[in-house]
Amino acid sequence: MTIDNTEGARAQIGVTGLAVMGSNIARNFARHGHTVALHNRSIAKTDALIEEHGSEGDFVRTETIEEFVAALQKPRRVLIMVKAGDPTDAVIEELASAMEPGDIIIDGGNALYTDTIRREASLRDRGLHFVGAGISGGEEGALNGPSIMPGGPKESYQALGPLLESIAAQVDGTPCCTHIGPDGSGHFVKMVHNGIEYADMQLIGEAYNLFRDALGYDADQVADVFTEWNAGDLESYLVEITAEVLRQKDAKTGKALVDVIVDAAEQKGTGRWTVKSALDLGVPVTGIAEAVFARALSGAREQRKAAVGLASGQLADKPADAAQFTEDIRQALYASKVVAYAQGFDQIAAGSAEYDWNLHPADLATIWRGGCIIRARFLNRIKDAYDENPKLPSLILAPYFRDAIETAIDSWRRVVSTATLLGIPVPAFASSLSYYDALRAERLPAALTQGQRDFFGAHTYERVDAEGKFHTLWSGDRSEVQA
Ligand code: NBP
Repeated sequence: MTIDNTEGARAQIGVTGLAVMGSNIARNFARHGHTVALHNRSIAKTDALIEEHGSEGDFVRTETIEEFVAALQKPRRVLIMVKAGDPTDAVIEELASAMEPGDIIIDGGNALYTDTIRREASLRDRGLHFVGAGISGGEEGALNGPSIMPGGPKESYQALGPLLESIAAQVDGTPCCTHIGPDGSGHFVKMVHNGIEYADMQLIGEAYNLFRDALGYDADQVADVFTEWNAGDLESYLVEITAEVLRQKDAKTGKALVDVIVDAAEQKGTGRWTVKSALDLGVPVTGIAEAVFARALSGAREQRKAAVGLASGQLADKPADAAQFTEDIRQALYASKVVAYAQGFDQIAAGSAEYDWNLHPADLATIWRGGCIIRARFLNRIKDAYDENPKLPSLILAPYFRDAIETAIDSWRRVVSTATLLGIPVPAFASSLSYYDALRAERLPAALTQGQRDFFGAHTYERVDAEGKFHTLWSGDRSEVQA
């Protein structure tokens, strides 16, 4: 371990921002044999890292940005892990002033992709490479192998790729890191990844709620179901940790911890960003949107308190066959997950087309198989589906998923209808099923919408039997004219 930089530029990578994520990634680089220059706005975090973990590898301690930059081999590679937003802009500016053309600045924070597009353009004008890298896996992933989604100029990946791939999670010998595409694409796909994570968590939450309120299971019983599911097609990090959270006991009361946690979910914003972007792109990500709204509703604590006791109407009896209902919930969860992922991948395709990014869905499924929060056996199926047909109109149409939904459909309908009859909210299960039914419908009520729009706003409509746009003279003789 070396903790000064008197030997000059010898670090392969620098990490600035040494809170939980930055320090764990710095340690991950060092554990993989890279010399890591360390920097943090306040020196205390740098010293704490060296004191506690300095023996894990070769670190270079620096106090100022100038010292930090001077410690790096060329082309210099600096990973920024500070709070997203203004702090990131401040650090980029400080670094850019001290760096030289050809050097690479990587933002590994959760930046909004449009900020990354702006930053990349501005640094490109100054001859610097800017890489917006989505990093998923939380603090544990950062230390032991995250999923990394670097965007930015392709040539920067030559100098950066091997370093990032060495610290990423590996699945079947393949690193969970690949060059995603230009400018903001890395942060864009990380944002959608987080949106899918919201949907996945909401669906799991709805399944848990059904076990608790429809079958009367306690937390341990639900944990057992999730543990069993984790041995099958639903195997995933989120299902695994669900069982762990449900089994946790509260030391103070002896109750299940989940029963003493306030039921108001918080959010940091990436789910909301995903939905906003989807609205702009015109992509129906109903599963993600329901998840974001469900968190918002859970957080409306005063309103909820005031509404407790409102009429439920006549409720049905609880399901008589618990084993059948458990299997129904498993099928509904799987089918709704397919929908949530299909919608997320649709958004990625739309973003790719909008920004001319040429994104490859199979690559994303590959690097999400390990390291990240949505890692799951399921991702192998998605990779196979896109490998087979990169231009799939929807994931739902891939033969494997089409068959899986066909198997699940009766269960899915039973779960949504039973939940409704029992007065148990299942917004994501229900909206996923409605999305599926709308997608497969031969006729949608949108024809009526078009008629209404033409009536009040002369917005015109297309006909099923002729080319062109048409308008009915609603306030005249109601004959039709070609627009
Ligand atoms: P935080 O997001 O809590 O940021 C703390 C770091 O930002 C500290 O090093 C702090 O320096 C630095 N900082 C701030 Br605040 N303002 C600064 C400024 N104006 N100039 C320079 N440095 C400044 O840390 P984190 O939770 O480790 O996350 C880092 C990034 O990674 C974030 O963008 C986050 O969204 C992203 N991320 C987090 C997770 C996760 O699971 N936590 C997962 C994936 C991505 P100081 O020590 O001097 O105050």
